[in-house]
Amino acid sequence: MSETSFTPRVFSGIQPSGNLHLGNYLGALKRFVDWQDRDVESIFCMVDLHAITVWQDPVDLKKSTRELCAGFIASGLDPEKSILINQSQVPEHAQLAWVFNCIARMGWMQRMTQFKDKAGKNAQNASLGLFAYPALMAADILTYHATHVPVGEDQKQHLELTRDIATKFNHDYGIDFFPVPEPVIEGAATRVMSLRDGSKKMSKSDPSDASRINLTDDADTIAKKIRKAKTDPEALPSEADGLEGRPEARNLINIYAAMNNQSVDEVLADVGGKQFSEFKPMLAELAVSKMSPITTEMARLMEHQDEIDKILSRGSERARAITAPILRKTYEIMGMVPPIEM
Ligand code: AQP
Repeated sequence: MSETSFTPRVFSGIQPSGNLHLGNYLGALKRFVDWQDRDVESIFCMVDLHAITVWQDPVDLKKSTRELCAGFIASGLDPEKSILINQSQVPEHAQLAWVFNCIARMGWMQRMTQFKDKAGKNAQNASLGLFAYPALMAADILTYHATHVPVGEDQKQHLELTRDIATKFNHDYGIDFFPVPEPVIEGAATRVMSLRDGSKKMSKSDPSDASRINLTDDADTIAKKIRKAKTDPEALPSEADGLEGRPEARNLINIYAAMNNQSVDEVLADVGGKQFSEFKPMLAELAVSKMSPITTEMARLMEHQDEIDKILSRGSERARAITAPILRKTYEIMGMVPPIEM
C-alpha cells in the first residue's frame, strides 16, 4: 500500500499554553481554514497533553484551552465541518503515544532541536514528557491516519520524526498500516519573527509582550506594537533580493503578504521605495482590519464557555469514531490479546 492509497485527511494542533499570537494565526490557524475550505476531512486539536510537558497552572490551562477553541472558531473553523477536539478527551492519543515511545529510538529523540531549545542548559531537570513530545505528536497525527499536516516551519523536524515512526512501525510489523504523512509548510509566513528581534521566532513564551501580536490584543495595542516594531534605516526594496540581511524588514513584509493573501514579490512591487514611516501605518491598518474581527469574536465566544465545552465534547465523540478502531487494529497487529464480549 502506498501513501497515496490513504484517504486524504488533515490533522494539526496548537498548544493551549496562552498568548496565542500572530505566528500561530498565520503559520497555522489561517491555513487550517484553507484546508477546511478544500473539503478535506480535517481534525484540529487543542494539544493540552503537549502543553503540560512544561508547568501549566491548572486555572490558566482551562482558560487557555477554551480561549484557543474560541480562537479556532473566530478564525473561521466551523465545528460542523472540521472536528475540533481537546487532546486529553480522546484517550487514543496518549495510548498510541506509548506504542510510539517503544518504536522511536533514543538517538532520534536526542536530535530534536526543540527539546534542546526548551530544556535549555538544565536538560536533566526537563520533564520526561518534554523529551517524548515528538512521539505524542506522531500519535496525534497517526491515530487519525492523517495524510497532511499543516504546520509552521518550526515543526518540520518533528514531522520528519513522525514519518520515521510510521515507516519503522510498518517495516517492523511487515504491514503498510500507517500513512507516511506530508508536512504542509507553505505561504509567506511559515516563520513569523519577533517584532523586537528579527532573528527570533515570534513565540508565546517570549517575556516581551511587545515581541508578538496576541489574538487578544485590541486595535490600539496592535497598531502600537507595529509602530514600535524594530526596523532598519533603509527604504524598502522593490525586489525580494533586497531583503537579504534585513531580517526585520523581511518579517514585516512577510506578515503583510500573508495577511493580504499576496506574494512577497507582489507586496514589494507596491511598497518598494517607501520608508518604514510610511509602510508601518499601512501594515497596522491591514493588521487591525484582519485581526480585530477575530479578537471581537473570541471575546464574544468566551462569554459562552458552556457552548465551547459542548463543541469540544461533540468533537471528541466524532474523533473517537476514527481513533478507537485505529488503536484496536494497532494492538491487534502488535499481538495484544483483545478483550472479549462478556
Ligand atoms: N512564529 C511562528 N511563525 C509561524 N508559525 C508558528 N507556529 C508557532 N509559532 C510560529 C505554529 O503554530 C502552531 C502551533 O504552535 P504550538 O503552540 O503548538 O507550539 P509552539 O511552536 O511551541 O508555539 P510557540 O509560540 O513557539 O510557543 P513556545 O513559546 O512555547 O515555544 C505550529 O504549527 C507552529 O509551527
